[in-house]
Amino acid sequence: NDGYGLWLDYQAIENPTAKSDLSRLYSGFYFFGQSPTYDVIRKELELSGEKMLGQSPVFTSERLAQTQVWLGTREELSQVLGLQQQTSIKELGEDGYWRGPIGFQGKTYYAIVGNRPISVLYGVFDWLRSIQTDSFDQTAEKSGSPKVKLRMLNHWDNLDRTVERGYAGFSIWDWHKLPGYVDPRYLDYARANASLGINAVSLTNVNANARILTTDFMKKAKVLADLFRPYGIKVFLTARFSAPIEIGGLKTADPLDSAIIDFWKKKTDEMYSFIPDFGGFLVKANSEGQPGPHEYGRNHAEGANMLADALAPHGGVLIWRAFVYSHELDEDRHKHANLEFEPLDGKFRDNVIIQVKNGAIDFMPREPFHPLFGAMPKTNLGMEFQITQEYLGQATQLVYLAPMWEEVLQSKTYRPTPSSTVAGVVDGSDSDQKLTLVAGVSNIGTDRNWTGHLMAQSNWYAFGRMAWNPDLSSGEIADEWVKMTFGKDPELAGKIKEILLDSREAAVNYMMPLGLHHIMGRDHHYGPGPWVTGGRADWTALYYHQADSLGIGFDRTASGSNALGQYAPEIQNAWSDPQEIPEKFLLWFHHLPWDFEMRSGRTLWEEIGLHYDSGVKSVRQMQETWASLEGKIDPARFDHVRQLLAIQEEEAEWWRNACLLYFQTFAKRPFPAEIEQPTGDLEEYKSRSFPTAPGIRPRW
Ligand code: BDP
Repeated sequence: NDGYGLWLDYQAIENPTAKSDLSRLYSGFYFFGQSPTYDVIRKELELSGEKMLGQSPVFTSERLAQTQVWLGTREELSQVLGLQQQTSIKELGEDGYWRGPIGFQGKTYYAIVGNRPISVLYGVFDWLRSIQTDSFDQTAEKSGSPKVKLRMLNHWDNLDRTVERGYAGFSIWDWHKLPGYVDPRYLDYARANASLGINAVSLTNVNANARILTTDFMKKAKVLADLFRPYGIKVFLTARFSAPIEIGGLKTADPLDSAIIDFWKKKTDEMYSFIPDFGGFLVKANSEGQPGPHEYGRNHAEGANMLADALAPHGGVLIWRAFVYSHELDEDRHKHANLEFEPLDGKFRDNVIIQVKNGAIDFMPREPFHPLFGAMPKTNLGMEFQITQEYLGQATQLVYLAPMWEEVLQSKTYRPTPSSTVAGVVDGSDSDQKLTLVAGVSNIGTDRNWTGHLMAQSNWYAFGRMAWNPDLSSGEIADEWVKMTFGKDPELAGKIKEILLDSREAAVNYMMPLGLHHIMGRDHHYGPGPWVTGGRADWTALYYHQADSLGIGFDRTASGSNALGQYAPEIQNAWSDPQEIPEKFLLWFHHLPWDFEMRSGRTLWEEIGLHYDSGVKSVRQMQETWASLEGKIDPARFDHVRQLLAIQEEEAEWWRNACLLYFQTFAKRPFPAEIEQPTGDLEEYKSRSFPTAPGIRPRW
């Protein structure tokens, strides 16, 4: 087992009763209508039938005799559904589905009904998931519908097939061979996404290449859009703001210039001539060297609206990123996005979504939620998570990210209402926004197992599930993924789940505990680099940890940068006091003396040491738990994870030793006696270099 089958590898059903019940259902499927999506469902039923039961499903052409399972849309089934039932299914929205028993002329059928063929597919995947996780009950009714409209993967894939921050090989988009050659993998990818309800993908890097908008590339992208359509997935592309200059031969990209408005209108019309349901553009502008409206004295709204107007007649969406900062301004980088975007609240078109990273700095192992959430009530705000583990162990470390996303989503923003949470803002339940988005930077590449580290499949899975429902818990998602990936043996499933759930806190502890952040290696971001200095201050580590002989941490309270002032007053009050702020955010907001007394009674210095050390110990515990599963998992997957956990242990020690030895040069105190004493030579750690580290951002 090389992991290619992901969570859709359907384990054989052993329980005889469950098997015979299911076998009966597989003996008669009837579709009430026709759709390319129903062909996708048929293929899934064939695969799952073979794998779970060793049986091919029977598709009948007659809806009563011999039929067991009915499939179709609410409209297609209108003659057999009660009026009330039709109404309640309709209320689930276009992506909603219902499944359950229907009595008709003395016989009971099991029905999977959606409001569109795509939602029938969602219902089928939900049904298959319930079977794989042992929760299917043929007599029960179940309905589902997503809380978020756009559930989207962002690929940071370049046209030459390198992947920025990609740790799983090359890009799966083979632009060179498209449009003529269709890699079968494209369909497996679409199927995996559809199984989670992911319904949008941006194919190209946010550090964009304008060539993707040339006719040749549109023809290539069209092939992918056509393949993805039956799976309910819309294609988006990244638009480089200076494309009018680069591929249009124009002298400017000023969004208020009529020639530029015309360029984008024509480009967009052309795009829709190839892909009639094209999703829209994703734009990174005036950020890290990317061109944008500021070059022409225009603001983000003027830039975004111009593109949004070109998309609007076609129903397209413009996604504009809020990841902006500038070393030329004097403020704390933390504050930039709010400073630039808050004044523009209400100024964006209805088809614009501002895509905001989960935290204000940059996908750190732990960040407080971004203060834009809740601060722009008249604007569509979408969430951007990073699934690829740029700052969380890349391809060598097992880190299940769902607990981090859950922590962010469940954070209270206290705005726009006193009970608002990030999830509520993002899914529109606490805000008025109609157009909602959860995006994740993909961790997918050409590696056979798709994600480099086999266990990182859990992050793709969890992302999709949380984008569908931001209120799902990381624990229940882990439970599903483990059972679907490794089988239902309770001991096995329980232990793997335990490893997953402990892994993120472990990583925070051995990398950046207690609110420390941005202390990784320069450029490649691999391994520790608390000593990184020189060049742009906001790309160094010292800027963030501010360690000196007196103490450590970034004062972001009113006495410092006052980034804290960008949060709701309730948060300002609680977090401005170092005694009250959750300790996990302590050094994010406070610069404190090494002897500051922590809630444990220990000093800050000791507590830092304990956290680093406990991170290493957790990894050892993960190794031990994994080792106890030998023989219960196929050797290929067992060994893959075992080897990587050994690397992770070394890397955790490296992080701990390097960071503690470095901070000790300021703290000038002994390491706490109860921890494993850091060893190694700080100078040697500092001089390590990694020219082959993958996924580095090209210099523009
Ligand atoms: C940073 C990455 C960089 C991305 C940037 C972004 O290091 O490669 O281009 O985020 O999100 O974390 O645009």
